Amino acid sequence: MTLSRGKTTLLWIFFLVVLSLAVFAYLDRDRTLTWMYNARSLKIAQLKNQTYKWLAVPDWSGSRQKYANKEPKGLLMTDWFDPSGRTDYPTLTSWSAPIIWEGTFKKSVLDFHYKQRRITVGLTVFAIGKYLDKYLKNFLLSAETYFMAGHNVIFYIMVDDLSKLPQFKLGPLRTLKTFQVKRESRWQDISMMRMKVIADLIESHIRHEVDFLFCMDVDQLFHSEYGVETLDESVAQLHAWFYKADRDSFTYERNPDSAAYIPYGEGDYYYHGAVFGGTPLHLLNLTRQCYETIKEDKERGLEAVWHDESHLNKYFLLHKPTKILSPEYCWDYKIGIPYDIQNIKLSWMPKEYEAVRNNS
Ligand code: 4GW
Ligand code: MN
Repeated sequence: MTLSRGKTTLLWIFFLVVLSLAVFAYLDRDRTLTWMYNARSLKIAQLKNQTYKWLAVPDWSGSRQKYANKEPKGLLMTDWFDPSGRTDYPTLTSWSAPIIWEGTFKKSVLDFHYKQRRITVGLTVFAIGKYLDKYLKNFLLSAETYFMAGHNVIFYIMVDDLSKLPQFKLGPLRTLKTFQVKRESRWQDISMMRMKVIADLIESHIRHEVDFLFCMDVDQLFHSEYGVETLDESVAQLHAWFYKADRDSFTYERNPDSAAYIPYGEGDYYYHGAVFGGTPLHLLNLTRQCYETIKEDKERGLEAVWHDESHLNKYFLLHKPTKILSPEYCWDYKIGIPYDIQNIKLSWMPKEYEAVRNNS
Protein backbone atom coordinates (compact mmCIF):
# COMPACT_ATOMS: atom_id res chain seq x y z
CA MET A 1 0.00 0.00 0.00
CA THR A 2 1.39 3.41 -0.86
CA LEU A 3 0.33 6.59 0.87
CA SER A 4 -0.36 9.76 -1.01
CA ARG A 5 2.14 12.57 -0.63
CA GLY A 6 -0.29 14.58 1.50
CA LYS A 7 -0.87 11.71 3.93
CA THR A 8 2.86 11.05 4.26
CA THR A 9 3.45 14.71 5.13
CA LEU A 10 0.66 14.59 7.71
CA LEU A 11 2.14 11.45 9.26
CA TRP A 12 5.54 13.15 9.49
CA ILE A 13 4.03 16.23 11.14
CA PHE A 14 2.18 14.00 13.61
CA PHE A 15 5.37 12.09 14.36
CA LEU A 16 7.38 15.33 14.91
CA VAL A 17 4.71 16.77 17.23
CA VAL A 18 4.68 13.61 19.37
CA LEU A 19 8.48 13.61 19.46
CA SER A 20 8.66 17.29 20.53
CA LEU A 21 6.06 16.70 23.24
CA ALA A 22 8.06 13.76 24.56
CA VAL A 23 11.29 15.81 24.58
CA PHE A 24 9.53 18.72 26.33
CA ALA A 25 7.99 16.43 28.95
CA TYR A 26 11.42 14.90 29.60
CA LEU A 27 13.18 18.28 29.93
CA ASP A 28 10.37 19.58 32.10
CA ARG A 29 10.32 16.66 34.55
CA ASP A 30 10.35 19.10 37.47
CA ARG A 31 7.88 21.39 35.69
CA THR A 32 10.24 24.36 35.67
CA LEU A 33 9.57 25.26 32.04
CA THR A 34 5.84 25.22 32.56
CA TRP A 35 6.38 27.36 35.64
CA MET A 36 8.42 29.91 33.76
CA TYR A 37 5.62 30.09 31.23
CA ASN A 38 2.98 30.58 33.93
CA ALA A 39 5.01 32.59 36.37
CA ARG A 40 3.50 35.98 35.66
CA SER A 41 -0.03 35.09 36.56
CA LEU A 42 0.05 31.86 38.45
CA LYS A 43 -2.99 31.12 40.55
CA ILE A 44 -1.24 29.42 43.41
CA ALA A 45 -4.48 28.65 45.14
CA GLN A 46 -5.28 26.27 42.30
CA LEU A 47 -2.12 24.20 42.52
CA LYS A 48 -2.68 20.54 43.23
CA ASN A 49 -2.01 19.23 46.69
CA GLN A 50 0.61 16.51 46.39
CA THR A 51 2.48 17.12 49.59
CA TYR A 52 1.73 13.89 51.31
CA LYS A 53 3.25 11.92 48.45
CA TRP A 54 6.24 14.11 48.26
CA LEU A 55 6.91 14.14 51.99
CA ALA A 56 6.94 10.36 51.99
CA VAL A 57 9.91 10.35 49.61
CA PRO A 58 13.11 10.56 51.64
CA ASP A 59 15.34 11.24 48.64
CA TRP A 60 15.04 14.84 47.56
CA SER A 61 16.58 14.43 44.15
CA GLY A 62 16.70 17.77 42.45
CA SER A 63 16.18 19.70 45.66
CA ARG A 64 18.84 21.75 47.39
CA GLN A 65 18.79 19.94 50.71
CA LYS A 66 22.45 19.07 50.63
CA TYR A 67 23.58 22.22 52.39
CA ALA A 68 20.58 22.77 54.55
CA ASN A 69 21.47 20.90 57.69
CA LYS A 70 20.52 21.70 61.23
CA GLU A 71 24.14 22.39 62.14
CA PRO A 72 26.23 24.09 59.45
CA LYS A 73 28.28 21.18 58.10
CA GLY A 74 31.92 21.42 59.11
CA LEU A 75 31.13 24.00 61.80
CA LEU A 76 30.56 23.25 65.45
CA MET A 77 28.24 25.45 67.44
CA THR A 78 31.25 26.45 69.55
CA ASP A 79 32.97 27.78 66.39
CA TRP A 80 30.38 30.50 65.89
CA PHE A 81 28.12 30.76 68.95
CA ASP A 82 29.05 32.12 72.36
CA PRO A 83 26.16 31.70 74.81
CA SER A 84 28.00 33.81 77.38
CA GLY A 85 28.15 36.73 74.91
CA ARG A 86 25.04 38.06 76.61
CA THR A 87 24.13 37.72 80.25
CA ASP A 88 20.94 39.80 80.40
CA TYR A 89 18.69 37.13 78.90
CA PRO A 90 19.04 33.34 78.49
CA THR A 91 20.85 32.44 75.26
CA LEU A 92 19.99 28.74 75.22
CA THR A 93 16.58 27.11 75.45
CA SER A 94 15.89 24.16 77.75
CA TRP A 95 16.27 21.94 74.64
CA SER A 96 19.70 23.54 73.88
CA ALA A 97 18.67 25.61 70.87
CA PRO A 98 20.62 28.87 70.57
CA ILE A 99 18.77 32.15 71.11
CA ILE A 100 20.54 34.60 68.82
CA TRP A 101 21.25 37.98 70.40
CA GLU A 102 23.68 40.63 69.21
CA GLY A 103 27.02 39.67 70.77
CA THR A 104 26.48 35.88 70.76
CA PHE A 105 27.66 34.98 67.25
CA LYS A 106 30.78 35.29 65.11
CA LYS A 107 29.52 36.78 61.91
CA SER A 108 32.74 36.46 59.90
CA VAL A 109 33.04 32.71 60.60
CA LEU A 110 29.46 32.12 59.48
CA ASP A 111 29.69 34.38 56.43
CA PHE A 112 32.84 32.60 55.25
CA HIS A 113 31.24 29.21 55.80
CA TYR A 114 28.03 29.91 53.90
CA LYS A 115 29.77 31.93 51.19
CA GLN A 116 31.96 28.93 50.36
CA ARG A 117 28.85 26.83 50.02
CA ARG A 118 27.14 29.41 47.77
CA ILE A 119 23.85 29.08 49.56
CA THR A 120 20.63 30.68 48.37
CA VAL A 121 18.11 32.06 50.84
CA GLY A 122 14.46 32.65 49.94
CA LEU A 123 12.11 35.21 51.44
CA THR A 124 8.34 35.04 50.96
CA VAL A 125 6.17 38.07 51.50
CA PHE A 126 2.51 38.83 50.79
CA ALA A 127 1.22 42.24 49.81
CA ILE A 128 -2.52 42.19 49.15
CA GLY A 129 -4.82 45.17 48.73
CA LYS A 130 -3.67 48.32 50.51
CA TYR A 131 -0.60 46.55 51.90
CA LEU A 132 0.75 46.40 48.37
CA ASP A 133 0.59 50.19 47.94
CA LYS A 134 1.64 51.01 51.44
CA TYR A 135 4.38 48.63 52.52
CA LEU A 136 5.87 46.49 49.74
CA LYS A 137 8.31 48.94 48.15
CA ASN A 138 10.01 50.01 51.38
CA PHE A 139 10.10 46.47 52.70
CA LEU A 140 11.87 45.28 49.54
CA LEU A 141 14.22 48.25 49.31
CA SER A 142 15.38 47.68 52.87
CA ALA A 143 15.60 43.88 52.37
CA GLU A 144 17.67 44.49 49.26
CA THR A 145 20.29 46.19 51.43
CA TYR A 146 20.18 44.26 54.68
CA PHE A 147 18.69 40.78 54.16
CA MET A 148 21.54 38.24 53.74
CA ALA A 149 23.89 40.83 52.26
CA GLY A 150 26.58 39.13 50.13
CA HIS A 151 24.58 35.90 49.68
CA ASN A 152 22.17 34.76 46.96
CA VAL A 153 18.60 35.75 47.70
CA ILE A 154 15.31 35.01 45.95
CA PHE A 155 12.35 37.18 46.92
CA TYR A 156 9.00 35.46 46.40
CA ILE A 157 6.38 38.18 46.26
CA MET A 158 2.69 37.31 46.39
CA VAL A 159 0.33 40.08 45.27
CA ASP A 160 -3.26 40.36 44.11
CA ASP A 161 -2.48 42.92 41.39
CA LEU A 162 0.66 42.45 39.32
CA SER A 163 0.25 45.83 37.66
CA LYS A 164 0.92 47.58 40.99
CA LEU A 165 4.33 46.03 41.60
CA PRO A 166 6.90 48.63 42.61
CA GLN A 167 9.68 49.21 40.11
CA PHE A 168 13.27 49.37 41.29
CA LYS A 169 16.63 48.00 40.32
CA LEU A 170 17.71 44.78 42.01
CA GLY A 171 21.29 44.39 43.14
CA PRO A 172 23.55 41.52 42.09
CA LEU A 173 22.86 38.14 43.80
CA ARG A 174 19.17 39.04 44.07
CA THR A 175 16.25 37.60 42.12
CA LEU A 176 12.63 38.57 42.42
CA LYS A 177 9.76 36.23 41.55
CA THR A 178 6.22 37.47 41.66
CA PHE A 179 3.01 35.50 41.88
CA GLN A 180 -0.58 36.47 41.71
CA VAL A 181 -2.83 35.09 44.44
CA LYS A 182 -6.55 35.20 44.94
CA ARG A 183 -7.64 37.94 47.30
CA GLU A 184 -9.59 36.67 50.31
CA SER A 185 -12.35 39.04 51.37
CA ARG A 186 -11.77 38.77 55.16
CA TRP A 187 -8.42 40.08 56.37
CA GLN A 188 -8.13 37.22 58.85
CA ASP A 189 -8.26 34.88 55.84
CA ILE A 190 -5.61 36.90 53.98
CA SER A 191 -3.30 36.33 56.92
CA MET A 192 -4.18 32.66 57.40
CA MET A 193 -4.20 31.60 53.75
CA ARG A 194 -0.51 32.46 53.61
CA MET A 195 0.19 29.06 55.20
CA LYS A 196 -1.46 27.23 52.31
CA VAL A 197 0.06 29.37 49.57
CA ILE A 198 3.57 29.09 51.03
CA ALA A 199 3.20 25.31 51.33
CA ASP A 200 2.11 25.00 47.70
CA LEU A 201 4.89 27.28 46.55
CA ILE A 202 7.57 25.38 48.49
CA GLU A 203 6.37 22.16 47.00
CA SER A 204 6.25 23.31 43.42
CA HIS A 205 9.06 25.83 43.29
CA ILE A 206 11.00 26.91 46.36
CA ARG A 207 12.39 23.51 47.31
CA HIS A 208 14.30 23.36 44.02
CA GLU A 209 15.72 26.83 44.39
CA VAL A 210 16.80 27.66 47.94
CA ASP A 211 18.68 26.14 50.87
CA PHE A 212 16.89 28.18 53.54
CA LEU A 213 13.69 30.17 53.58
CA PHE A 214 12.17 32.98 55.62
CA CYS A 215 8.49 33.96 55.61
CA MET A 216 7.72 37.50 56.76
CA ASP A 217 4.97 40.08 57.14
CA VAL A 218 5.31 42.98 54.73
CA ASP A 219 4.58 45.76 57.25
CA GLN A 220 8.17 45.83 58.46
CA LEU A 221 11.47 47.52 57.65
CA PHE A 222 15.06 46.27 57.83
CA HIS A 223 17.50 48.59 59.61
CA SER A 224 20.75 46.66 59.79
CA GLU A 225 22.25 43.41 58.62
CA TYR A 226 19.92 40.44 58.93
CA GLY A 227 22.47 37.75 58.25
CA VAL A 228 23.29 34.05 58.07
CA GLU A 229 23.41 33.78 61.87
CA THR A 230 19.61 33.41 61.58
CA LEU A 231 19.72 30.30 59.38
CA ASP A 232 18.78 26.90 60.73
CA GLU A 233 16.42 24.01 60.21
CA SER A 234 13.53 25.61 62.07
CA VAL A 235 13.66 29.23 63.22
CA ALA A 236 11.19 31.05 65.47
CA GLN A 237 10.99 34.72 66.41
CA LEU A 238 10.49 35.94 70.00
CA HIS A 239 7.58 38.39 70.08
CA ALA A 240 8.80 41.86 71.11
CA TRP A 241 5.92 42.41 73.56
CA PHE A 242 6.28 39.07 75.36
CA TYR A 243 9.94 38.12 75.61
CA LYS A 244 10.09 38.99 79.30
CA ALA A 245 6.53 38.02 80.14
CA ASP A 246 5.31 35.15 82.25
CA ARG A 247 3.98 32.23 80.18
CA ASP A 248 0.50 32.52 81.62
CA SER A 249 0.22 36.01 80.18
CA PHE A 250 1.05 34.78 76.66
CA THR A 251 -1.86 35.30 74.26
CA TYR A 252 -2.06 31.65 73.24
CA GLU A 253 -5.43 30.26 72.15
CA ARG A 254 -7.11 29.18 75.38
CA ASN A 255 -10.23 27.52 74.02
CA PRO A 256 -9.81 23.74 74.49
CA ASP A 257 -11.96 23.11 71.40
CA SER A 258 -9.49 24.84 69.11
CA ALA A 259 -6.67 22.93 67.43
CA ALA A 260 -4.37 25.79 68.50
CA TYR A 261 -5.21 25.30 72.20
CA ILE A 262 -2.38 25.62 74.71
CA PRO A 263 -3.41 25.25 78.38
CA TYR A 264 -2.24 27.64 81.10
CA GLY A 265 0.99 26.40 82.65
CA GLU A 266 2.30 25.18 79.29
CA GLY A 267 4.33 26.81 76.54
CA ASP A 268 7.96 27.81 76.08
CA TYR A 269 7.88 31.27 74.50
CA TYR A 270 5.41 33.48 72.68
CA TYR A 271 6.53 33.47 69.05
CA HIS A 272 5.70 36.17 66.53
CA GLY A 273 3.85 35.14 63.37
CA ALA A 274 5.51 37.94 61.39
CA VAL A 275 8.79 36.02 60.99
CA PHE A 276 9.55 32.33 60.75
CA GLY A 277 12.17 30.42 58.84
CA GLY A 278 13.95 27.17 58.21
CA THR A 279 14.79 24.68 55.51
CA PRO A 280 12.20 24.23 52.77
CA LEU A 281 11.39 20.70 53.99
CA HIS A 282 10.79 21.85 57.52
CA LEU A 283 8.74 24.85 56.46
CA LEU A 284 6.63 22.68 54.19
CA ASN A 285 5.78 20.58 57.21
CA LEU A 286 5.10 23.67 59.33
CA THR A 287 2.89 25.47 56.81
CA ARG A 288 0.93 22.32 55.91
CA GLN A 289 0.40 21.53 59.57
CA CYS A 290 -0.73 25.08 60.42
CA TYR A 291 -3.04 25.13 57.42
CA GLU A 292 -4.56 21.81 58.50
CA THR A 293 -5.23 23.03 62.04
CA ILE A 294 -6.67 26.32 60.75
CA LYS A 295 -9.00 24.27 58.51
CA GLU A 296 -9.97 21.99 61.40
CA ASP A 297 -11.01 25.05 63.42
CA LYS A 298 -12.92 26.53 60.49
CA GLU A 299 -14.87 23.31 60.08
CA ARG A 300 -15.97 23.64 63.71
CA GLY A 301 -16.83 27.31 63.28
CA LEU A 302 -13.80 28.43 65.33
CA GLU A 303 -11.05 30.95 64.72
CA ALA A 304 -8.03 31.19 67.00
CA VAL A 305 -7.50 34.46 68.86
CA TRP A 306 -4.41 35.51 66.86
CA HIS A 307 -5.24 33.53 63.72
CA ASP A 308 -2.19 31.95 62.03
CA GLU A 309 0.07 33.14 64.88
CA SER A 310 -1.88 31.02 67.40
CA HIS A 311 -1.48 27.95 65.19
CA LEU A 312 2.21 28.70 64.70
CA ASN A 313 2.68 28.85 68.48
CA LYS A 314 1.00 25.48 68.86
CA TYR A 315 3.20 24.03 66.11
CA PHE A 316 6.40 25.29 67.76
CA LEU A 317 5.27 23.94 71.13
CA LEU A 318 4.95 20.48 69.57
CA HIS A 319 7.99 20.78 67.24
CA LYS A 320 10.63 22.79 69.06
CA PRO A 321 12.48 25.29 66.88
CA THR A 322 16.19 24.60 66.39
CA LYS A 323 17.04 28.30 66.64
CA ILE A 324 15.31 31.30 68.20
CA LEU A 325 15.81 34.94 67.27
CA SER A 326 15.90 37.67 69.90
CA PRO A 327 13.41 40.54 69.55
CA GLU A 328 16.25 42.55 67.97
CA TYR A 329 15.22 40.64 64.84
CA CYS A 330 11.66 42.00 64.89
CA TRP A 331 11.34 44.99 67.17
CA ASP A 332 8.44 47.35 67.83
CA TYR A 333 9.72 50.91 68.37
CA LYS A 334 6.47 51.69 70.23
CA ILE A 335 8.05 49.87 73.20
CA GLY A 336 11.03 52.25 73.15
CA ILE A 337 14.58 50.90 73.11
CA PRO A 338 15.45 49.10 76.36
CA TYR A 339 19.10 48.39 77.25
CA ASP A 340 18.97 44.78 76.03
CA ILE A 341 17.88 45.73 72.50
CA GLN A 342 21.34 46.53 71.17
CA ASN A 343 21.07 46.14 67.41
CA ILE A 344 17.68 46.32 65.73
CA LYS A 345 17.73 44.44 62.44
CA LEU A 346 14.03 44.62 61.58
CA SER A 347 11.14 46.62 63.01
CA TRP A 348 7.38 46.78 62.73
CA MET A 349 5.98 49.63 60.68
CA PRO A 350 3.39 51.74 62.46
CA LYS A 351 -0.16 50.59 61.75
CA GLU A 352 -2.43 53.14 60.20
CA TYR A 353 -5.64 51.24 60.33
CA GLU A 354 -7.67 53.87 58.52
CA ALA A 355 -5.33 53.47 55.53
CA VAL A 356 -5.26 49.69 55.43
CA ARG A 357 -8.35 48.38 57.16
CA ASN A 358 -10.80 49.29 54.43
CA ASN A 359 -9.06 46.84 52.18
CA SER A 360 -10.98 47.49 49.01
C1 4GW B 1 -7.05 44.68 58.74
O1 4GW B 1 -7.80 45.33 58.12
C2 4GW B 1 -6.03 43.89 58.06
S1 4GW B 1 -5.70 43.96 56.43
C3 4GW B 1 -5.20 43.02 58.68
C4 4GW B 1 -4.29 42.38 57.80
C5 4GW B 1 -4.47 42.78 56.50
C6 4GW B 1 -3.65 42.37 55.38
C7 4GW B 1 -2.54 41.56 55.60
C8 4GW B 1 -3.90 42.85 54.07
O2 4GW B 1 -4.86 43.56 53.76
N1 4GW B 1 -3.03 42.52 53.06
C9 4GW B 1 -1.94 41.75 53.31
O3 4GW B 1 -1.13 41.52 52.40
N2 4GW B 1 -1.73 41.23 54.57
C10 4GW B 1 -0.56 40.35 54.77
O4 4GW B 1 -0.71 39.62 55.98
C11 4GW B 1 0.71 41.20 54.91
O5 4GW B 1 1.84 40.47 54.48
C12 4GW B 1 0.75 41.40 56.40
O6 4GW B 1 2.01 41.82 56.84
C13 4GW B 1 0.32 40.03 56.90
C14 4GW B 1 -0.23 39.99 58.32
O7 4GW B 1 -1.12 41.04 58.55
P1 4GW B 1 -0.73 42.22 59.57
O8 4GW B 1 0.67 42.63 59.27
O9 4GW B 1 -1.75 43.30 59.49
O10 4GW B 1 -0.83 41.44 60.93
P2 4GW B 1 -0.23 41.96 62.33
O11 4GW B 1 -1.16 43.02 62.84
O12 4GW B 1 -0.20 40.72 63.19
O13 4GW B 1 1.16 42.51 62.08
MN1 MN C 1 2.43 42.67 60.49
